[in-house]
Amino acid sequence: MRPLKLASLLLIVYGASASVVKRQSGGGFEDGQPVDGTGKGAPFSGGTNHQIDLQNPDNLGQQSTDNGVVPNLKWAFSDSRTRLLRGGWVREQVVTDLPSSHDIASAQQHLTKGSIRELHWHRVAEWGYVYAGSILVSAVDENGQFELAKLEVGDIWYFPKGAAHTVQGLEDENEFLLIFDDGNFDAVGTTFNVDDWITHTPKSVLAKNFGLPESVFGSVPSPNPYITNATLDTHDVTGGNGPLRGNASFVYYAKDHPLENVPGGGGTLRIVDATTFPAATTIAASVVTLYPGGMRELHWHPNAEEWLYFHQGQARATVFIGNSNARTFDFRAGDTGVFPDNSGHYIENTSETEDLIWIEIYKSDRVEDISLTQWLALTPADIVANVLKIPIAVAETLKKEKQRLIKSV
Ligand SMILES: *[C@@H]1O[C@H](CO)[C@@H](O)[C@H](O)[C@H]1NC(C)=O
Ligand SMILES: *[C@@H]1O[C@H](CO)[C@@H](O)[C@H](O)[C@H]1NC(C)=O
Ligand SMILES: CC(=O)N[C@H]1CO[C@H](CO)[C@@H](O)[C@@H]1O
Repeated sequence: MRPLKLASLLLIVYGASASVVKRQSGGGFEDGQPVDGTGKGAPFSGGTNHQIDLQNPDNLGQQSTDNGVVPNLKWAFSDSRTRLLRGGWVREQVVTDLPSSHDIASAQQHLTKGSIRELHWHRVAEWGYVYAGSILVSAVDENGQFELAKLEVGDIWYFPKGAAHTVQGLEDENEFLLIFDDGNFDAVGTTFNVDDWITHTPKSVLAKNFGLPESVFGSVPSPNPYITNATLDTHDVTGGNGPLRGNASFVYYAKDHPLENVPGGGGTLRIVDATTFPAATTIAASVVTLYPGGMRELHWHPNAEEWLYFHQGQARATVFIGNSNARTFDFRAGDTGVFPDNSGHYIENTSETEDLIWIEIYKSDRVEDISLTQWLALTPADIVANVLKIPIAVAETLKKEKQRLIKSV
């Protein structure tokens, strides 16, 4: 009786003094302070961005398993400069923003009704995902075959390196994610706009090339406006070697493809790579919805670096890069991220109520992952038990089927 009473008394005293200390020091992680409650850390006394601290408790040292040096793996589109254009806007994330993303650069782009991302091509491949409104994509390949397609929310396009293309907004407001398979997207020699070329070509050459009077090209805008507002009036296209059909098509319609099987039951998953979208030979993607409390299971990708765009909700992920180095990041809608080639990771939904939606991108023709659980389950149980010092009986119960997205327990 007595020792118990003493223990509870000590608990009360300790609890009370801890809460006094807490008040004096301005709290812990949940209050945006690097104080862990076990005696480690101390509150900020100088400049800090309190809103960012509150949103990123893992930068404050919340995960005791974090260790060593892992570079920054996150960039918020909200930290990008937004270029305002007549008919929309664009904001980018390139390798100078997120240096660990070598393979992928990205942008969000908005077009009002009728507005056109003008005719252009790139030295790199372009991939796009419509998340608001609908758009018209038009493209031409080296064989004189063309694509002309109306894309809705969830639909995707892929223009191979060098393919000529343009995009037009069809609804009042239209917005999409753009992906390029090279981190250094702003380098000179990456994007070629048609008006920019025309205005830097001698008029006599234009006249000879098109068989038209020089005066025809007198109003081509310079410097090029990048996005042009226009009235919607879409002519059809015929001729050449006809439309790109079947496996040659540059577009993917979500409605034509079933969702993947998700044994873990924690959400939904759509894999869009060359197995379902044959034209997309250098950019593979997964579009993921994770229910509240769910988790993308521990895994890695044997074939590529992973780039991510968080579209909705809140997430937490720890990235393990080997040699005892691990770091946890908090993500929310509008953030991009990158997980180094072959690094181990998971993604958790940190919202109580909201589905977490993100898009994963790989510079590859395939989405590939290796599941930690499946690996251990398909390794002799005595070996697993000896290495991890767990009972053999436990090793024998590990799930042999990839769970992908695990439900809240
Ligand atoms: C584009 O915007 C300008 C300026 O607001 C306006 O004068 C012009 O009529 C617009 N053009 C079209 C085709 O909407
Ligand atoms: C189209 O691509 C799919 C997936 O890569 C492949 O299985 C199929 O054989 C291709 N069809 C043709 C006609 O090439
Ligand atoms: C509803 C629910 O279970 N939400 C969880 C989301 O993830 C965070 C962090 O892992 C948990 O703390 C929440 O309980």
